[in-house]
Amino acid sequence: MIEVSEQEVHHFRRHGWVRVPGLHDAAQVAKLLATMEKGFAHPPDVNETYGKAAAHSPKDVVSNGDAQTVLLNVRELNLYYDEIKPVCCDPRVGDVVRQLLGVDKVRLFSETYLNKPPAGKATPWHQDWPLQPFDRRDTVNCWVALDDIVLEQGPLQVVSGSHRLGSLYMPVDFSEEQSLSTLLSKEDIELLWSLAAPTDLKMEEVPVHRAPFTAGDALIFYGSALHGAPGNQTKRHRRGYTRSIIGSDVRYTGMPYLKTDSVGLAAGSAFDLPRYPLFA
Ligand SMILES: O=C(O)CCC(=O)C(=O)O
Repeated sequence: MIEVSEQEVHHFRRHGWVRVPGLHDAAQVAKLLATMEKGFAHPPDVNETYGKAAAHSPKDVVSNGDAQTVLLNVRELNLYYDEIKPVCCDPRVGDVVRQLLGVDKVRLFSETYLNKPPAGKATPWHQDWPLQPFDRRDTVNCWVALDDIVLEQGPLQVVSGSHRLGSLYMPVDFSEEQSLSTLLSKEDIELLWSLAAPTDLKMEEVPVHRAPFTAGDALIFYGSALHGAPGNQTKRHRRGYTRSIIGSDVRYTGMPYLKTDSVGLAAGSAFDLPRYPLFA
């Protein structure tokens, strides 16, 4: 198991994010990359993965067919490739997230394999939470680097303290970037600085955690935290693996969402389906 100190739990809850170096070892990273390659070679049909989304559901914010690529992505490969399940649902990961959130059990909600290719555009600032049908805040995005990532390659970055701001906007299209100055008030920015981490950089007037990654390192942040990534200015791909992991008590609100419209959940129920396994 990975030791999570009291300071790390405090850091996560105060700043909204925490770094976990070496969350996955080289063998696990290699398995994730091999599965990702298979997934991109034979991308599962989204209507097969989730069932058909309701007509009024917002469309997917990132598409592999975008004219100017932000991120190429392939999803939920654990439903298609059994060999990745032990990595995807690694009990060590569940144990870390359980301790950070302070809940008894956590479950996998979703997983995405991401590639920001050379010249890939910036990932706009957004929160995951406004898109997701969760009734409470016990949700994280566990983002893992699958390559060594330098600053020019577009590492994932998080606005410290932004998990305290509530829902700012629902992204509809990643080809449009919302600037932080339009999203945030002066008082929001004051709050963010009161919650800044010592190593944060000042970007667009707010405290941002931005640092290089070694493959296997994770950045775990609340689903309500603002995050994004600069464009990839290098000739190398920037590959990552993200899981949305939720407390087992989180309930489905019934809000339209393409990942849940047709999976068979009743509004008000826990995500108690085989496709949302509990971490052991
Ligand atoms: O990898 C990125 O650039 C963005 C990933 C992201 O926004 C997410 O996992 O929600």
